[in-house]
Amino acid sequence: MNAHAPRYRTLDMPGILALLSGLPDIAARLGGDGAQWTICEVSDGNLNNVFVVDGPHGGVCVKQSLPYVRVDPSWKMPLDRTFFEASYLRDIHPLVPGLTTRCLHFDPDLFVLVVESLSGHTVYRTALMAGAQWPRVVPDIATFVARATFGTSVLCAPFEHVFERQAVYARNTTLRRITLDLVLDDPYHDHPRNHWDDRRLDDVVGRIRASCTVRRVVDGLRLRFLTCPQALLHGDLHTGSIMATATDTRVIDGEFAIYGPIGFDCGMFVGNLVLRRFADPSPDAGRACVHDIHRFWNGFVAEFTRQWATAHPTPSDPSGPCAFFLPDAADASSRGERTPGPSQDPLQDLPPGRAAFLRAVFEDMVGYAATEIIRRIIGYAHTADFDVIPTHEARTVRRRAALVFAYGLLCHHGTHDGVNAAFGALAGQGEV
Ligand code: SR1
Ligand code: MG
Repeated sequence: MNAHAPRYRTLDMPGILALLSGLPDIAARLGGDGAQWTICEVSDGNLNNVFVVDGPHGGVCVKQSLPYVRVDPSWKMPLDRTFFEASYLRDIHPLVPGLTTRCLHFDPDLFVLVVESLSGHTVYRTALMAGAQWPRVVPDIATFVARATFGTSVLCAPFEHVFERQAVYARNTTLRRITLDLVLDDPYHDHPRNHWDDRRLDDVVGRIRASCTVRRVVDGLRLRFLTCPQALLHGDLHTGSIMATATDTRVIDGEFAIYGPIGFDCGMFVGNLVLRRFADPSPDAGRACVHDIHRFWNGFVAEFTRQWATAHPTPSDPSGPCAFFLPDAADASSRGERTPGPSQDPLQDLPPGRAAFLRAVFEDMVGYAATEIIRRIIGYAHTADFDVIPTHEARTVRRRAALVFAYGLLCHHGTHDGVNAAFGALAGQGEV
């Protein structure tokens, strides 16, 4: 029993089936009766229990918070994360209907969330490790981030509405603390949660930690993470938070949702594309990665500016779509009529106010991408990307190269004038 949630208990499989039987809408979606339903545990992330339940008509996915970290029960944790995930889905689903899942039910006593199930989809990280090349995913994630962030910011909605939402997500302190510590703090000094299994990384880690420039840049990113509530973020947009097929992309796992700098979501995604590049032995991986980052950034800017161009300020609500950033009326490019080519700077023809705003998002994206790469190699929560590399020796060489690359991004943070300047070197490195 949990002192703050007296009706809470961790549900086993029969408990999940009993709960769903009592929910008429969910039972109708599954079809038949409970005796015809199958249930399977698919817990994969670090934090929660997850089950897929299938019936004769359809399936649902059931997620329950545990009073601890699933992969480390000694790490106690409040239960409220599924509440924030349910809130996030309810807030963003109308903005990105085909790019996430619908929240079907949330039980505030059991901290159980029920969403549409995604049968036939694969975790994108897993698919990439198996060699999938699904061209829809990157532009879909660009569209997702652009619409979900623009639509929850004061660029689009009245500030009163945005401030109310900010107050809700400001209470997601547990998961904001995890990100602050695991992504933006622990890796930069000795901490028992950090680990890496080869002393041949020690010198790079030492260089990263000894650099005053890195310290200053990471301090700046920490500060922006805490003090720059531009939009509602997913907050953990790595490739394990995406499920996809060759033709369909869905963002899942929004429990880390908070208001923060838009470049944080961009950087998490891009950082994981870069991790993949260093783990991929194929000779084309570098060029493909740079191409994907171009497609992501250009797609994000195109969709964000398209949204901006169609948000209509009214004189009675000057705070709404942020009149400060209004384009010159004569500027056709600001009406979303242009799509930049892959190697063009997508900001070059924008009105100055909008270009400046998006340039700051770009700088954040580069910085947070670097911190994501570093923490996934030397911090608490490593990713599986490098596991496909057959020898320990080769894994170390590639991890080292990724760390050196991320270190370079931080050392030159703020000087990159576009994707090529920041990430172009990835294409040239061939076999690491
Ligand atoms: C204790 S949670 C560790 C990590 O898992 C989640 O997916 C987040 O990425 C978090 O940093
Ligand atoms: Mg997750």
